[in-house]
Amino acid sequence: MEMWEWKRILIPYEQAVEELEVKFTSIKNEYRLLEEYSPIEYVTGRVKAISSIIEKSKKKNIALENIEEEIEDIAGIRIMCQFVGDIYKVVDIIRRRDGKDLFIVEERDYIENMKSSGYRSFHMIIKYPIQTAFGEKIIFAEIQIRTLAMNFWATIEHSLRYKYKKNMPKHIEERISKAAEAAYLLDQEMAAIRKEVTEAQKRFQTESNIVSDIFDNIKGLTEISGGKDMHELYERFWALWEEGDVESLQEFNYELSLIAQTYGAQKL
Ligand code: 0O2
Repeated sequence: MEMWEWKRILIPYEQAVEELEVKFTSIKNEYRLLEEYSPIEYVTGRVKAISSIIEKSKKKNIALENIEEEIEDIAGIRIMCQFVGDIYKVVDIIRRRDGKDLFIVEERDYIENMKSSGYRSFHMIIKYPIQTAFGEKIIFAEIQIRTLAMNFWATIEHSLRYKYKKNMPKHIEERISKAAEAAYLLDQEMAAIRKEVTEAQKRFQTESNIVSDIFDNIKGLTEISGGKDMHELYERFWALWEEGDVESLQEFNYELSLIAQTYGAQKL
């Protein structure tokens, strides 16, 4: 296949990866803005390299003209979560979109059914419509949902498997298998203190949103007042910050927005 043909085939996949990355990252941002715990930690995406597509088509005996129908992970999205429970929340979010902006074709739960390699992740194969310059095209995409621990293990194992192909030395294979067990235990340990962790993160997010609002308000007041010194307000902010009391910061922010409203109308 010539290079321009590959380009023509891969363009919609590039678009799909970009769109899906934006969509899932937006969900994360929405939770954060609402000061809610986000089941999504971060999202990555990639279009499979041409060499990997060729390799997979050879391994699976797929003719190159059929790769679009038969290779389901040319477009790949990875959603990382902090806790195993979050994975199933993300799965639910995606299931609720089935028939809307995407169509679920298959689900593979390699968490309940761990692979013999030690691999754990939840896979969803979807069909995803892309609006190209030449009309709609529906392509396959694979969404892998996993915890940070699962991702760490899979990334390392993938590199080693790539390096050694089928000849991984026994002692490395054993270590990798032990590491899979350790990643599993790490997920279990984290699940046990999940409540504490999410509460701490929620508090951090609330505080960070208030501080950002306070700075926006002071900046707004500086502009309204034509550059008048806002030193006193900053001093009050720092004093409250040192105290570390979120409620006081919240009250101060409310006070600032009232001042901004008043002077916004009158101009200082
Ligand atoms: P890459 O380079 O990540 O894209 P099959 O071959 O029938 O078993 P298939 O069609 O490959 O299955 O689908 P499967 O098993 O659901 O796996 C698809 C992808 O999951 C793989 O893509 C990997 O990304 C990941 N994966 C599956 N098993 C393992 C594993 O044991 N270790 C690691 N690190 N990743 C795994 P590719 O195309 O193999 O690789």
